[in-house]
Amino acid sequence: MKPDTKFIHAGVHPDPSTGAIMTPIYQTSTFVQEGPGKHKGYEYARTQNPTRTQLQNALAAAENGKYGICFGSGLAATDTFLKLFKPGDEIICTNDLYGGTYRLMRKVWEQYGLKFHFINMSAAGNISAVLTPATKMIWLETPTNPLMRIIDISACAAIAKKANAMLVVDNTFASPYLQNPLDLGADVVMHSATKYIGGHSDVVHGCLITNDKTVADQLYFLQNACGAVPGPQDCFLLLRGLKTLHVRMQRHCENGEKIAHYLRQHPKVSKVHWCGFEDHPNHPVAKAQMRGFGGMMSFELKDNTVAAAEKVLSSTQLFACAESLGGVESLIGHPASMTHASIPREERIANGLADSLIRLSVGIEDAEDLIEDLAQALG
Ligand code: P1T
Repeated sequence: MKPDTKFIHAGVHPDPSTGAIMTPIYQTSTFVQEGPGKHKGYEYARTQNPTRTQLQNALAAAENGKYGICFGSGLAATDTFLKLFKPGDEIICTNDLYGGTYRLMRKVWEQYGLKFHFINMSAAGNISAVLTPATKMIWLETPTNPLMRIIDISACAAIAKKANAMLVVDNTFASPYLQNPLDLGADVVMHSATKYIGGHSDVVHGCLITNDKTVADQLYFLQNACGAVPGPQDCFLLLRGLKTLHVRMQRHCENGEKIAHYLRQHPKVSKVHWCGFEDHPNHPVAKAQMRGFGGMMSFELKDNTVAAAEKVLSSTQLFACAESLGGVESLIGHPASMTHASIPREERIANGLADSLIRLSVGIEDAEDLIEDLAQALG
């Protein structure tokens, strides 16, 4: 099945009891049993819910995986996944990643004995320097948030396999339309489905997808045992969002390209981070592992100050100043004071995240209107 058909049909079936083409919202906490243990596959809605089951199947299919496990947010998915590990286990992560993921790892999981190494994985060889016999997992985002670095998934998968460690890819920025990490050797894919999969800025949701039955069974166990599950209405919105992912992504990519080129020639802009530029350091890897370059980008100002960035952020009319990304409407953000504020300044600057860095989630409006808005805000 080709991707455009897959996002609409794969993994979902008309409702067996009514024929409803859209999966109903099964707004129920429990399911009546004929007698103790005699039921139709559903007992209690933390454990299973039919709306969630359809979504789990659809998301698994979208990533060419067998098993999907859904959660109440992207961070709930990551938090549940980290419960697979034990004190003393070591995890190697990209140093350019969503600030909330960094906070979860450093402020929550370190105190339970997990050890994290944050490194630049733009050259996959950098991983070898921090590998130890205790390394159990490699966690990466690509493109990274917010510097749009590209990490070679196949190269990391080979290193992880040799080290007997799992490779997990947070595929939020690319979406299943632009990149499928399981096909490139990753063991698990994570999504903040809040973003491109939902696509309409109206739901918070996370998921994990894998082909490994042992890992999937452990995750289904934790999903029920720890209970960070999404409600059925949220699952319905995600099922609906997924059906238009491909058409939205095509426009995100077109608009992203136009805006990246516009910003690059602007006299007040010193640098644009977008993986579609041929001189982006890992452009060949992006071209090989992605189907397009998406609508996420960030840029730095020649006046490299927080004040200069704040002036731009408070001047846009169409680009809304807000956290999050991946919706149909364009958003503008300042990572240093918003999404990445939990990273200490010294560490942030050392990782290349400048004070004036501005992040754009380019939506699917008319590109000319968006460019006009940026022109007046920068002017
Ligand atoms: O917000 P939540 O659904 O819990 O997902 C967390 C998350 C995980 N991974 C990536 C790459 C993310 O970008 C996010 C959330 N990010 C934002 C809210 C943001 O503005 O970057």
